[in-house]
Formats: sequence, structure tokens, C-alpha cells
Amino acid sequence: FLLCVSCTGIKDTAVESQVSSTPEIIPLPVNVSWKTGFYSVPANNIICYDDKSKESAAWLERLLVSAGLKPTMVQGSQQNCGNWQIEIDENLTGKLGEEGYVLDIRDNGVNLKAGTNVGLFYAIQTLRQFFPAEVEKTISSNSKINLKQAYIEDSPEFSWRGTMVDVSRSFFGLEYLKAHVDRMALYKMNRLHLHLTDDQGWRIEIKSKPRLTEVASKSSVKGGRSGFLTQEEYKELQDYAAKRNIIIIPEIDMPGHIYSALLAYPELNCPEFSNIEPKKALPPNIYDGYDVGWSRFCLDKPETYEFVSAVISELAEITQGPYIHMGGDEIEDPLYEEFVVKADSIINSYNKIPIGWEEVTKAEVSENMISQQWTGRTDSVVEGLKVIESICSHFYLDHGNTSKQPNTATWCKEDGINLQEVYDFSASNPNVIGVEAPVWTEYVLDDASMDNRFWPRAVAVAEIGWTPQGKRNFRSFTDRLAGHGARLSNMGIYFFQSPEVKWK
Ligand code: TNX
Repeated sequence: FLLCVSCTGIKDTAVESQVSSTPEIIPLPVNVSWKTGFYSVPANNIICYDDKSKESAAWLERLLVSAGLKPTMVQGSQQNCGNWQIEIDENLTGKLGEEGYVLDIRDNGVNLKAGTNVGLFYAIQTLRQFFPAEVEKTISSNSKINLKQAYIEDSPEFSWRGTMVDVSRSFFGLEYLKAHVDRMALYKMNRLHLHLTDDQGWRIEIKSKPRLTEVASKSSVKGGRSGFLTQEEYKELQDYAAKRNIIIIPEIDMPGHIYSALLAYPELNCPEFSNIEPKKALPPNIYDGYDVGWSRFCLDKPETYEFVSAVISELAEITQGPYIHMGGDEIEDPLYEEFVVKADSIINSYNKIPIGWEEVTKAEVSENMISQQWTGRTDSVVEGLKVIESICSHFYLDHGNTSKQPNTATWCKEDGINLQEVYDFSASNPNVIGVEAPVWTEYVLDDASMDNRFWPRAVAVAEIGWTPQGKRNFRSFTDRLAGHGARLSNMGIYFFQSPEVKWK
């Protein structure tokens, strides 16, 4: 057969193209040794898994099936499964942590090993990028797959590798958010923060406060979409994300950015709405504008704390992950710090870890408060708090991809934030647990625009979160990203064709 191929000059182009290329892996693994040959995957190979790696084995099977192969999954270590094995080795956790893995692509098979199923999931995401981009759709069944031989040992720099979607100004529902989770997972991102509430709309069902959905979910920013996640949908999203090792972080933004709740429950305003200056909106009018920092709870009313407790207790009950974000941004009020301390303690009382935008560090918060930095304040009252980096000049992806891109924010960086400006972020604070890129939605009104803001800049964020700074290089990143255009397209992403990349 081999002879015949060479004598007739017939070439399998799929094979040829892969033989000449090294896979473009993003985020760049910490240690890769490339070997010279390729391993040709048999169409009907047998893959053995152990009892602990069952769920990961199912993901691996899915990858091979989408590559047009017909693997047989076998539990146990039988003789003929020497060629492909996926297994948990708990000893690896010491060396590679909870998320690390080993991927060994040999001349006659593949081994995936990790201390946990999370690590195995990431081994599979790396292996996925050895396969042609067509696996993101589904390849015809007679394809020939050649994998470059390599030995990889890999683990992340940071435990927090996130994105934030503002679903309040304009609503993005279950279907979009699931697709977003899928996209994040390919790049080993693991935190999805939902900005669920703001002046323009309330997006999560709270059964004890029905007017939040009956009234406050019906509005949005001008031209945006309204709506809300039912508790069933919220659960479905969390389950879907958890399978992909992504934790959902719900944010209720308080005590400012709260007009939609005041619309539903006007008693949370100070008497005669005197706290609203200038008078942007008063119940029963909705607010569909762009201003920030003007609305607030009436902080000396007991009703406010009754409301906050009711919302947080129900939210804590339906939230699977360990975190609740309390917002806390962009508001001046003499009672602000007292409010922050109380909300912090309410969140703690439901055994959740509180997160706030950096302004909360003006108050004497609990030691487990996580500060999400957007300007980089350093005057925290409590020292040593954990920090998530969302510095606006690198991570606010509602800003344009280039200068003059329409419908983008410009307040933090007038000329937009190009791919390199995202990528060149370096964390200086030793308390940093990771990075998170928000897309605010004052001007992002539909799915295609959301795709355009996140992709490919979120891929850069993923690499910042995973690959240690000393191993990162923008040129190497854009060279690898060039090959991901087809993958992003095959996933249905309307990504921005960053001019810094020579897209293939
Ligand atoms: C700042 S920074 C906000 C949001 C806006 C965004 C627009 C921060 C915590 N809040 O309310 O949507 O700017 O870019």
C-alpha cells in the first residue's frame, strides 16, 4: 500500500499537511518536548480507562468520535489497551496540582495522566489541539489522523482564569452562555462571572422577591435584550459549566447600580427618592441609559437589609460554586462602608466566599473577601486580600479591538485595547490569584458583537492565566493563534480578525 501511494504519486493531503506542521497549542504548555515522528491513529483503537477516570474517558471518546474515529472504551487495564490509556494517578497532584496533567503521544499510542479529572480534562483539551480544526465540527468518518509525537507536562500559573458577561445591560441567555462555556473550556478557562443585575435590568429569578422578574427583568439598555434566567436555567448552566470545570460566579451589584431593584421595590429608595441625584429615573419609569454611579439603596432603612438577606440567602441556595460577588463599585455614600461590612458578613453566613469590586477594600472586610481590581487600588484597609486582576486597560473587552471600532467603550482607553495590549499584562501583586476579562454590554447588544469583543482577545487572557510570564511571548502567541482561526470559525464564533495575526 505504501509503495503504491508513492509510485502513483497519490498523496493524502490531510496527512501531508499535518506531517509538516507542529500543533499550535494555546495556552502554551509549561513543558513540551516535541519528538520527530507522527503517530497515525487507527480508526478502531481501544482506549483503556480506570474507574476514577470514567468521566474524562467519555470526553476523550467524544473527541475521537468527532475526529471520525471509532474508539472502543474499555474499563480496566487489559493487555491490548497498552496503546491508549487515560488514568488518574493521585501522586501527580503533588507535582502538578489539581489542574495539571501529563500527555504523552508516542509512536504507537497515547497516554493521558493526571491527579484529578480536572487535569485529565485539560490533557484532552491539549490533545484536541493536535487534531485538525475540523474536529470542532465533526469530520467525515474516513479521515486519517496523524498526531505529532510529544511529551507534555503542564499545569497552570493561576487558579482563576475567567471571563465576565454583563447580562444586565443587555441580556444573554442560556444558549449563548453555554456556547461561551464551551469556548472557554477549549482554552482551559475556569471561571464565568455573570453580572446579573444593574440599573437597566435584573436577570436572575428570586422566588421570594417575585417583582424582580415580573418588573425588573423587563427592561434593558436602549436597543438591548431583556429577560432573565429562571432558577432551572441557572442550574442547567451551572451543571453544564461544572462538567467543563468552570465555576459560575453570580454578581448582585450593590449598593449602587441597583435601579432595576428600586423599580421593582420602590420602598428601597430613600423617602421621595431624594437619594437619586440627578433624577435619572424614578419608578415606575425604566432606565435604559448609559450613566453609572447614580442609583443606590437607601442605606439607613432596615428594609434594605431585609432585601439583601433574602436575595443572598436564595442565591446562595441555588449557587453550586463557593463564591458570591456583591459588586460594590462606583458609589459614594456615607454609609457605604457599613453596607459593605454587612453584605460581606451576610455572604459569609451562607458559607460563600465574598467577592467585590476593588472599592470594597475601603471597608474593613473579612479576610476571605476577594478584591476584583479594575483600576488597581492599593489602599486596602485589610492587608493581604486575594486579588483578581481585571485592570481596565488590559481586560475591559467592551473597549474596541482597535481605535475607532464603533459601539465600544472608550473611557479607560481611548484607542481601544489591541491583542498585544491584552497579552502584555503582567501581574505585580503577590496576592493575585488570576485574571478575568469582562464584557460590559451598554453597546454590546447581540451575539455577534459579544463574540467580536471576546474573541480572540479572551484567548490571550487564557494564556496569561495559564502560562507563566517567563514562558510567554507575543510573537509566539500570534504565530500559534494564526492556526486557530479555523477552529474559532468551526465553533461558530464571529471573532475579530486582529491585524496583528497572520490568520491562516
Ligand atoms: C465600569 S468598572 C463599570 C461598569 C460599566 C463599565 C463600562 C466597574 C466595576 N463598572 O458599570 O459597564 O465601566 O465600560
